[in-house]
Amino acid sequence: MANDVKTVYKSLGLCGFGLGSNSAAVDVKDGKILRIRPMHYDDAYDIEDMRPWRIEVNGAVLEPKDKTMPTPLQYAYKKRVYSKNRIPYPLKRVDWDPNGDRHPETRGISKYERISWDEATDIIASELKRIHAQYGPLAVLAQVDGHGESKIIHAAHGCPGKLLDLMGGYTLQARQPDSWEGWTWGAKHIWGMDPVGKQGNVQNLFQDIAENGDAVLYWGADPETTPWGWGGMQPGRLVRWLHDVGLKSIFISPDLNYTGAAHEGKWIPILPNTDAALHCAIAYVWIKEDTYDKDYLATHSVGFEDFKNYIMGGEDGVPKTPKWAAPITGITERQIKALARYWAKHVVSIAHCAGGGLIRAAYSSEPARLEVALLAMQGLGKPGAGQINFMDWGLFGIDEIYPLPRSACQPDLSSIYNGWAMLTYPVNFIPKTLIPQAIMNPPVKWRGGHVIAGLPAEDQVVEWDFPHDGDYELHMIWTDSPCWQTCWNGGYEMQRALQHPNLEFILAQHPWLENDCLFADIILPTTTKLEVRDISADLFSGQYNMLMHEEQAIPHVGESLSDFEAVGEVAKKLGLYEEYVGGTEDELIRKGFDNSGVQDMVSYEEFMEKGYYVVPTAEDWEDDPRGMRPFYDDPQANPLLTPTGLIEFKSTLLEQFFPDDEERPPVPHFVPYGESHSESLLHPRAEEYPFLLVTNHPRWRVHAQNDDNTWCREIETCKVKGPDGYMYEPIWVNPKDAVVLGLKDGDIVKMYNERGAVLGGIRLSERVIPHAIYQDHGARVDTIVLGELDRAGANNLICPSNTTSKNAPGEVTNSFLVNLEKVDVFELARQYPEAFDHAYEAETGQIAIDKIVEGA
Ligand SMILES: Nc1nc2c(c(=O)[nH]1)N[C@H]1C(S)=C(S)[C@@H](COP(=O)(O)OP(=O)(O)OC[C@H]3O[C@@H](n4cnc5c(=O)[nH]c(N)nc54)[C@H](O)[C@@H]3O)O[C@H]1N2
Ligand SMILES: Nc1nc2c(c(=O)[nH]1)N[C@H]1C(S)=C(S)[C@@H](COP(=O)(O)OP(=O)(O)OC[C@H]3O[C@@H](n4cnc5c(=O)[nH]c(N)nc54)[C@H](O)[C@@H]3O)O[C@H]1N2
Ligand SMILES: [Mo]
Repeated sequence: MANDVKTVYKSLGLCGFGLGSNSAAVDVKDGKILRIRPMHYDDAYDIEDMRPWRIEVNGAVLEPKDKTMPTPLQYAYKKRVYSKNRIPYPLKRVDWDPNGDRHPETRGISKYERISWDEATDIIASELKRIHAQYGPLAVLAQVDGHGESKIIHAAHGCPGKLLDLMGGYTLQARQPDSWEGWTWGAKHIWGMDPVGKQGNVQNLFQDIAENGDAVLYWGADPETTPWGWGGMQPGRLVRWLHDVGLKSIFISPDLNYTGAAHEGKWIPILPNTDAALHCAIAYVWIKEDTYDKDYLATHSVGFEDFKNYIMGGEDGVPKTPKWAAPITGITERQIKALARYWAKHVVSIAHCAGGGLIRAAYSSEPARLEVALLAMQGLGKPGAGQINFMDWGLFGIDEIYPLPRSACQPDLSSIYNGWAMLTYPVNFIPKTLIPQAIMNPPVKWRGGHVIAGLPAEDQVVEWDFPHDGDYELHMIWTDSPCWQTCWNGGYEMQRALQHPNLEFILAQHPWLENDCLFADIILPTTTKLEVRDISADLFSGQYNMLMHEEQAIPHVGESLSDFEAVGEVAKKLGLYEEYVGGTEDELIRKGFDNSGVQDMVSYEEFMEKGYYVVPTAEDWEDDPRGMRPFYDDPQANPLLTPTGLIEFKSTLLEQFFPDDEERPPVPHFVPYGESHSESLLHPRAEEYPFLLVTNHPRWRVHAQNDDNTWCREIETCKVKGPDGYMYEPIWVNPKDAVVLGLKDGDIVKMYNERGAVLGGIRLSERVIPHAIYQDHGARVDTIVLGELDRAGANNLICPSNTTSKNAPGEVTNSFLVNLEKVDVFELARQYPEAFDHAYEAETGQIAIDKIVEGA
């Protein structure tokens, strides 16, 4: 490489929480990113020293590569770094006068003016002091949580919490079990499994399944897409390897997702969020035909008789036969029986990334529990069968949830992580799902404890409320994750909440001018990780763990400061800077290294000189137990975390605390609708809104991130170009439905329900089951009419506001009822000229700064 090109290493995954992944080499010339490419582990170390692992089954070999495997999202990240959406300098909303009228009602509408860092931090410090004096510190809601770039010292999220803590506290927007709602609210009650409710012991499970299994059910799983967010390309290789070994692949999902499309196997299309009915019908076939493991259930479970009674119709008079399930699920009776019989005769595992749309739908507790019931009926933990995890490995650094050969160390940088505020368990908090209510209609009460993934099931029976100790309301929001509307349940309601007069001050800090930023009164520009120096640990590759010294690659873009530095500027004005920063960058990096776990494996000098350290594979990885085998072999010696230590077909805890909850009964049920939700084709509401919307995690984004990436936008499946040149978010519709609706490929439609509407561009495809439609989640908000109509397809705006069920405050962002109607975009443009002369450019999705910042 030419001498004037400098290479730095960066972990470029977008998981955040200080968890690195998707590590890459970034080539830089003259202060500009030239290219992003894989990083070769052996640039500075010998491969042999990394102790490469190797698994061979039936002649098919699986082993790590000698380089990292970043995904297209990382290769294209330079376009995100240099996007026109980057906020160039601090901004103040023109309508907002801290010493006069604050005009909350024009948030989301009014323009901005440039101010200096000095002015901005003066206003922020004086507003904080005023609000503390007038209402107390708990009047400040810290939204300091979410995915994002993975940074440790310059943490993407949490820094404001660190400062507010020094000032006497705040109200936290609590982390949600989001990825794992159904597992948390449901599965934990049948098999325990902290931290997240999915199978917690998966060690060496890939090897076990390859050696002893017959088939894998990819049940709401797309390992060719969602690991892109942070895991890299290894999961796609694993799907291929299991196939090469000789296992059958069966894909169960409403859409033939990218894994189903790219790999050999069978697709069983299912109507969204009807999985619980399919689970019940499979159990019915097994009970009827006596093809389940009764001996196992006798020693490993409790409550099976109650479950059997429900399945066979003893409880409600409805036997859960394949004939019953067929019209509900859209799968034929014959197919259901064939699947059940195949499963009973073979060794079958279920594969997940996080859990699929069903795990974030109404009553997601039920399919989650029912899946475990099925695994148990066939002897959970027997050789070759389990719930296999294609994505969550590496999280929390827990060896037991790592299904591939174990690394000698999971490097841990928590000693210097500045983002901890988002993962704390304070007394004063509000579940993320209840924020609009907490702003507009306090007090708010909920059953479900701290509403955070990782706590034991017992926490869920705790009653909590906001305000909790004392009498206070919210008067300020400080957000470093301004995408609530785009990512949470009931976004239009949040728009109304953000305009609420109680909110005297909304402060956002963010690299990009997007989403909730446009509701903020002050906006601080922050950097991407390319612009800062940091240290990181890569734990997700499925190859080798790494510790990396991340040098600064390019100068700060515009006047941006890192999130950590931006909050530091406020701390200076409050006289809290020294306490807040806690050391120089050099000191912090050294401290992080010294406490990382690899300090005895490599010297600090060598680590700094080489820029990274590849942790070798553990020598004794083959001695680790395989998945749930210890429980299978001896449940008394290796109990589960349930109250009885066994699989609880009838939950002891739910029976004790919520015996009459029909939305989450002690024995798992198929619950199509109820008090909290009517998002089912079986409900009369479906006459008006006859489609169930699937909102997958976006292939070309990570949630709200990366919607402005011009390289991704060039890809056929990313956007649909409208007749007006605007890039609309695709909506996949089955040709059979399209005929009835009179729609053709490329049409622009309004997708709506009683909560509002968003636009989208039609893609006709048999890759989605009739009566379901599919639009990825996370397009950034581009308002046509506030609270009513959005152009970009931010479908969270029309998600239900209610939570999983009445005693389970999880998000419901998938499988809800909508209808479609063709629109004439030119007519809409005539109707709403201002909205259409919009700040966002049609093609790039990037902001035209002069349309939003006066005088820019
Ligand atoms: N419809 C629908 N909705 C869903 C889901 C679904 O399946 N369907 N899934 C849900 C799930 S599982 C999750 S986890 C949530 C995710 O929801 P979030 O975690 O809130 O989403 P992200 O967009 O990944 O990231 C949050 C914000 O952080 C910003 N950010 C990134 N890096 C930085 C940084 O360095 N500094 C600052 N200040 N900001 C940064 C991003 O631009 C973005 O605005 O969405 C949920 N919403
Ligand atoms: N590229 C990219 N990667 C990501 C993310 C991202 O936003 N973009 N987000 C990250 C995060 S925070 C998380 S939690 C994970 C999410 O990981 P997952 O939960 O696995 O992802 P989803 O896209 O919600 O769902 C996966 C598949 O489930 C299927 N599915 C949808 N609804 C249903 C249903 O009702 N029944 C059945 N049987 N199948 C269904 C669809 O085929 C879909 O492709 O991904 C992570 N990785
Ligand atoms: Mo997630």
